[in-house]
Amino acid sequence: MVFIPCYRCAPQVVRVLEQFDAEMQALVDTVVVVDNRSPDDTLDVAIEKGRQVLRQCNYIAWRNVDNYGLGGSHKAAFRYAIENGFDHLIVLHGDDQADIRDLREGLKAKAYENVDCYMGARFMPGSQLKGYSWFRTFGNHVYNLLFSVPVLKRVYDLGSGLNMYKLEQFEEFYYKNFPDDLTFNYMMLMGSYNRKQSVKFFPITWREEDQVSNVRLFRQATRVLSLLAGYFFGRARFLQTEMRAKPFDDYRGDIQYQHEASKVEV
Ligand SMILES: Nc1nc2c(ncn2[C@@H]2O[C@H](COP(=O)(O)OP(=O)(O)O)[C@@H](O)[C@H]2O)c(=O)[nH]1
Ligand SMILES: [Mg+2]
Repeated sequence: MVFIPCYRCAPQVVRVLEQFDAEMQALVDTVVVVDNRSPDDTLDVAIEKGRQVLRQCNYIAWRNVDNYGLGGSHKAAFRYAIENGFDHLIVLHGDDQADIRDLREGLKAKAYENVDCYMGARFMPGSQLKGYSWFRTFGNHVYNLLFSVPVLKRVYDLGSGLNMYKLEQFEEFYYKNFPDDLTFNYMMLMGSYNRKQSVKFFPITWREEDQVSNVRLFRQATRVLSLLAGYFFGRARFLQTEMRAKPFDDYRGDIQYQHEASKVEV
C-alpha cells in the first residue's frame, strides 16, 4: 500500500499522482491519499486526478477524522494497512519533493525483502538535490551525524518523503505515543534501531520548487535536539514517554472516494 500524506498541496499532489505510470501502478496494490483536513481543495483535486490516472491499481482518498499532523497521518495509515492485511507500506509525501520512481528498481529487484525499513535518503552517494538550499543541506548532514552517534550506524536521512516499511514489525502499536507533528520520523527511526530492526538507505532525488515547507526551521531544530538528548540518555524508556502535544485514542480516516483497479467509471 502506498500512503500519500497531504496538507495544502493541491498543485503538487496532482503531479505526485502523475508519477504513477503504468509500470509503477502494476508494482503496487493500492494508493491511499491521506488528507489531513486541508482547508483548501487538496482532497477534491486528489480524488479527481486519481480517478483519471490510477486505473491499474486500487485507489482510496480519505480525510482524517481529526487534525492528526504528519505523524498522526502516518499512524492512521499504518493502522489501516495492518488491519487490511497489507505486507508493506510505502510513504510518499504529497508535495512532489520525492519521486516514487526512485523505488522502481528496488521494487522490481525486491530489494526491500530482507529489510524492515527501506529508507529513501537525500544525503548519500547517488542522491540528487535540486533547489535545496546549502544551509538546509548542511544542517541535515550535521543532524544525520548527531543521530548516528546513539545508534552506532550511519544515518543518511532522518525523514525524507519516500520510505518503505515491512508491516510485520509495526503490528504492535509501539509508536502511538511518538510525536504527531513533523518530528515523528526522527522517533520512528530511533524506535526502529532500538528494536533492532534492519534499516537500509537508498539514494533518492529531491526537489524544492513550488513547495511550501511548513517546517519552522529553528523551532524544529531545537525540538529535534531535545528528542535526541532524550533518546541518548533514556533509550527504550524515553521511547515509551508521551511525546504528543495532544494525544488521540485512535487515528482514522473517513474514506471519501475509492475505486478498484480497472473498474474506473469515466
Ligand atoms: N506540515 C504538515 N504537513 C503535512 C501534514 N499532514 C500531511 N502533511 C504532508 O507532509 C509532507 C511533509 O510536509 P512539509 O511541510 O513539506 O515538510 P518538509 O518537506 O520536511 O519541509 C507534505 O507532503 C505535506 O503535505 C500536516 O498536518 N502538517
Ligand atoms: Mg515537503
